[in-house]
Formats: sequence, structure tokens, C-alpha cells
Amino acid sequence: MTLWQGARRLASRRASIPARQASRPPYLEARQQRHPTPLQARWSSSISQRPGSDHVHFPGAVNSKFTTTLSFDTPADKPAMHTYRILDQDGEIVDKDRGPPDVPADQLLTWYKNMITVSIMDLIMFEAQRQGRLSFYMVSAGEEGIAVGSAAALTPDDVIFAQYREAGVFAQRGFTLDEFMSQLFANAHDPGRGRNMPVHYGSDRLHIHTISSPLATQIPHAAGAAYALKLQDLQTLPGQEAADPEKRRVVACYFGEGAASEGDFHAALNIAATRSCPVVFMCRNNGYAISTPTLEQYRGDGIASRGVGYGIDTIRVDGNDILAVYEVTKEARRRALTNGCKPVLIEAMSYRVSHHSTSDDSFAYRARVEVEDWKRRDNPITRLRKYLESQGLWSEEKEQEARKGIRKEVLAAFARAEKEKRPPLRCLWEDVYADLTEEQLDQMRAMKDVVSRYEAEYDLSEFEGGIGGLDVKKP
Ligand SMILES: Cc1ncc(C[n+]2csc(CCOP(=O)(O)OP(=O)(O)O)c2C)c(N)n1
Ligand SMILES: [Mg+2]
Repeated sequence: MTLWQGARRLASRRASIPARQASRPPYLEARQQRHPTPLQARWSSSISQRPGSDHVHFPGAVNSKFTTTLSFDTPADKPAMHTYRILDQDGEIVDKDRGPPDVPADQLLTWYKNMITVSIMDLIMFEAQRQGRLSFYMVSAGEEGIAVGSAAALTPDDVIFAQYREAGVFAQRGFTLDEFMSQLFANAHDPGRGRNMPVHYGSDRLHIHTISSPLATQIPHAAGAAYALKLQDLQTLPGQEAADPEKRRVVACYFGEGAASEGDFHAALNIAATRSCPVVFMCRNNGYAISTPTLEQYRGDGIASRGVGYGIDTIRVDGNDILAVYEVTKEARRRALTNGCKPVLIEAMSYRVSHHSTSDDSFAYRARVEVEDWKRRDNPITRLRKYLESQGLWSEEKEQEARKGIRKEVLAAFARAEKEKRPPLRCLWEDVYADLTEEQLDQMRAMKDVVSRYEAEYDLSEFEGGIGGLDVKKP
């Protein structure tokens, strides 16, 4: 088939679209209305080059003007994408023409308390790891505003995929201190049954998928989950009631700028764009991927510029400004569900104040003065505090009282979790298949045989049920 014949065939298929639409059942009609333009725009733009046109009409590029000037686009010639903010470093609203943020005072105070809860928990648990009471920990110092502010803009039913530096998302959603501690100590109350490293939280109850160590794997999962949510909304069969538009859900997906170097990031953004998936991608750009500074990670304009490249609505936001993060996420969520759904990318700028994890000493690759400077210069917690104080909602006295109370609660949850037993040993095999397989049962019996023969070598007293945890249950 020649190119011309191909174009003719496409043109005739296009011409037949209205006729086919006319005979569609109503539920397909409704679907078409919810997804009106992108496909049709492509059809019409990919037909043929009209004689004398000053625009490209190839299938792969639409609305590009012809030029006779030979010039390459050079990133250095383009200005960096802007960074949206509402508050300045002193907690004052920058644009005096806009009113105060549309957030009730009690909500602002909840955000503030959730941010300081995470920051106090971080200090205590980092120290606990140093004392050998915990195998590993990661803090989110400097990034509490991104987590809390964005989670506050989601509905409780939205589905979340996180990386590992988003404890604030869990706190804002209602993950309790006991739940944090049970996971950290891998005790019998940990829903993950002690199988993950500390800080790899997850919560079925709160619709937060369990954090996974291999970087960026959550990003294609999030795109797929968003596609599934969209299909669920579309599957209104004749006779069924259409999904309540108020109850439609998005997926929110968090990741670091380092994770955005993985192939998974690119595949996920592209499939989310081409399938118009309702997913809000939230990139925390904190300047480092462990010891690799952003300067060595990429040469483009951060991560935001990549979103535009994939045809995704994108915004860069000041991650130290919780009000801006909240507003931007709320708008991203709205866009994600509008006009047949679409993905949105937010790049939230911040600085990783602490070491990457308890296994890292960041002063081996960055100067102390750089960190001290950032700590002094800007911080999401102090910025919101200044704003709250300017509104008469907070004071030094309230600060002292809140910090004392939260510290007490964290330590109490810590003590409770630390003395709980570990999950039964059977959990080593469970939850892989619906039922334990013959091979798994054999392995359990073999382990029971070894630990009972060498009883003195294996102290099972800290596991729930002791050796009984290896009993093969009758199906
Ligand atoms: C596939 C994969 N490669 C490497 C690692 C090791 N690793 C763990 S965290 C990390 C840095 C990630 O940086 P970023 O995504 O910016 O998140 P941040 O730690 O800055 O919050 C690396 C390289 C990993 N976990 N998975
Ligand atoms: Mg990073």
C-alpha cells in the first residue's frame, strides 16, 4: 500500500466514525463524551499534507510550523520552568492581591501537627537505630510539607503508591503511631508480617500500597492502577447506574528525582499519557539520589521538563510551601479526572536535610555548611509555623506543649511495639499463594525438624507461638 493509499484509507475510516457513533448504545455514547477529543484530534491531524499548508501534518507531529531556518532547540536558551509558591520564606503571602488560602484553621493546625509528629518520630527512630534497637531507618526532614500537603489534597479513597520518604502521607491519612512502630519493629501487628525492611509501610485500610525497595517500580504500577480505576468508571453497563462522579478516584504516585532516572519512570509516564490515566505523579526533587547530586543525575530542567515532553500537564512547586503543595495537588487531582482523565506531573522542589538513611554518612560527599545553610534558610515546618503565628493561630507556648505531648505519644508507641512478639514463623511462607503449597509445607516441616533438633541454638521465644508457629495446619 502506498502512503497515499494509506492516507485515503485512514480518511475513509475517519469519515465513517460519525455513522458508527450514531448506532452506538447509550453507554458507549456516554463513554465517547467522556473521552472526546484526543483520539479524534490525532485522526484528523494524521490524514495528509494539505497543499500549501504551513504546518506539518505527519502522523507523528501535529501543528508544527514549517521553517526554512536551520536551528536546533538548545535547552540553555530556554528559561527554566517556574516554581509556584504562595508563602515566602517568612511565611507571608507573596501575592497580596490573593486572599488567604481556602483552608480552615483546624485543618492548617492538623497539617502542622502531622509535620511535627513525623519530624519528632524521625529524630527518635534515627537515634534508636544508632542504639541498635532498630535495624534501619530513613527520615524525611525537609520534605514533610510535600508529603502532608499533597496527601491533604487527596480524598481518603484515592489510591497511593509511595517511595520511602513519605511518612507524612501516611500520617496525614491516619496511619497511627502504633502502626508505624509495628512495622518498624516487625512485630506480630505489622500487616506486612515482618517481611520488609523498616519504613516499608503499607496500609490496605488507607489504600496505600506497600512501599517497595527497588526504585521506581511503583510508577508503572500506579499508571496501571489508574488505568484500572478509569476502566471501572467506564464500565457502566446498560441497566446499571453510572459511577457517581463525586466518588471517582485518582492514583497518587510519589517518587524521588533519582528514581526518575529509571526506565520505569519513562515507560509509566508514556503509558499514562497515551491511555489518559487519572494519575498524579508527585516527584520530590530533593537534590540527591544517595550521594549523587542532581547535577550528575541529569542535564535537563529538572524532572518537570520531562512531563511536558510526554504531553503531560506539569507544574513545579516550592516543596517548602505546604499551602502551595496543597493547592497544586488539588488542581492536579481535578485535572486528572476532567475530560476523560489524564495524568499530571508535579515536581516539588526541596532539599534532603538528613543523611539518605541510617546506612549513609552524607558528609562524605557534601559539605556540612551546605546542609546547615539549608536548615537555616528554609524549612516547610518553620514556614507554616510563621504563617500560623501571623494569623494568631500558634504561639511559642502552643509549640512547646504540642512537641512535649507528641514526643510522649511517640515514646509510648515505641515502648508498646518493642515488647510485642514477632509474627509466627509460618509467616515466612504465607501470603505467597492462597494456600500453602506442598513444597512450602515440606520446607516448614524441614525447618521445624532442624530447630527442634538444635533447640539450644534457636531461641524461638520471641516469635508468636514459638515452635508451634511451624505447625502444619490442617486445610
Ligand atoms: C533499582 C534500584 N537501584 C538502586 C537502588 C539503591 N537506591 C536506593 S535509594 C536510592 C536513591 C534514590 O534517590 P531519589 O529517588 O532521589 O530519592 P531520595 O532518596 O532522594 O528521597 C538508590 C540509588 C534501589 N533501591 N533500586
Ligand atoms: Mg532525591
